Amino acid sequence: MKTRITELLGCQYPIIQGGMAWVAEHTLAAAVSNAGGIGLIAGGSAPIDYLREQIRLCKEKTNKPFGVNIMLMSPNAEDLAQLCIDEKVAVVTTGAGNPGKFIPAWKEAGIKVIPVIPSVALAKRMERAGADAVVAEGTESGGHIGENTTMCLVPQVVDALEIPVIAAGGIADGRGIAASFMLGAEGVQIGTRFLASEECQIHPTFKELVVKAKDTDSVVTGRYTGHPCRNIKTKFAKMLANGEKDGSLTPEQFEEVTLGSLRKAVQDGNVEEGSFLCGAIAGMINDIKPCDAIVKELMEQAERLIKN
Ligand code: TUI
Repeated sequence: MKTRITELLGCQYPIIQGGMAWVAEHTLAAAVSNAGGIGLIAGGSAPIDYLREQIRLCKEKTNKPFGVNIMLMSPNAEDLAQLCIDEKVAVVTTGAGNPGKFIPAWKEAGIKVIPVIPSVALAKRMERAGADAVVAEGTESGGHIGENTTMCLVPQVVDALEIPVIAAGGIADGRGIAASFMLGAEGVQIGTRFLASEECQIHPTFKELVVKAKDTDSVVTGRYTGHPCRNIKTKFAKMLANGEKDGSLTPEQFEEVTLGSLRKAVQDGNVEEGSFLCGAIAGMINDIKPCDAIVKELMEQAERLIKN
């Protein structure tokens, strides 16, 4: 399936892996790139030395293009942005902010720049700033989210831009890919499906929560902090959601109890204090497979549907 995205990025399939903070390290990124998509290493709020090592390890595991996601709320964002230039990373995606000030230097270095955006206004700004493509991410996504749904956001971003659009949020099988293409997208970003992959290095408890999740098992917490996040509905997430609703948890207390909670989920599988960021589509994911099998299955189904 050739699109402007496969041409831009030099990959076989128009599938980009989500840049999941604390989750997306070199093993997952290399597996997705070797499967014909574009794997991403998450910068998150990692120290620069950690990310440099991850990039170098990924280069050892694949000779295919891969990328780095820069989380713009990270205090290290500036240093990590420069590291992508120094390490000649092929693709950079960004999240949780406006990457405008970094784009000229990335472009100068020959990096393909793909900001993740939750609105048409931001998408237009990114096109004007020189982005090569955008990821239009609906509120079905895991982690830090905007308000608009994938179904509403993607066609409006497609209509507003000349550059290609990648759909994200709620896509975990070939039907979601085919639907995204019908909305005008030329690629998809997939996160949650890759959580339940063999190469993903998260704690087994996290994978089990994804595989066992039903359609109603995700919840958005932290709207009142200005950084809403979609999580698996664990007891901890329900406590946060209730505390926000009934006022028993102030925004300051919320920030305090969630500090470090991504690490506790990903590394420790700590269901008492961890935030298991996850998309609303988790209910559809029922098995753990190698990335290669996931990508093949997704593309076979999508191509069959699109042909018919
Ligand atoms: O970034 C994501 N998803 C994430 S980042 C993350 S780590 C984190 N943890 C706690 C609080 C915040 C972040 C976990 N998941 N997705 C892409 C995304 N970008 N979603 C929403 C946005 C976004 C929001 C505002 C992009 C740009 C933006 O711009 C505001 C501005 O500055 O104009």
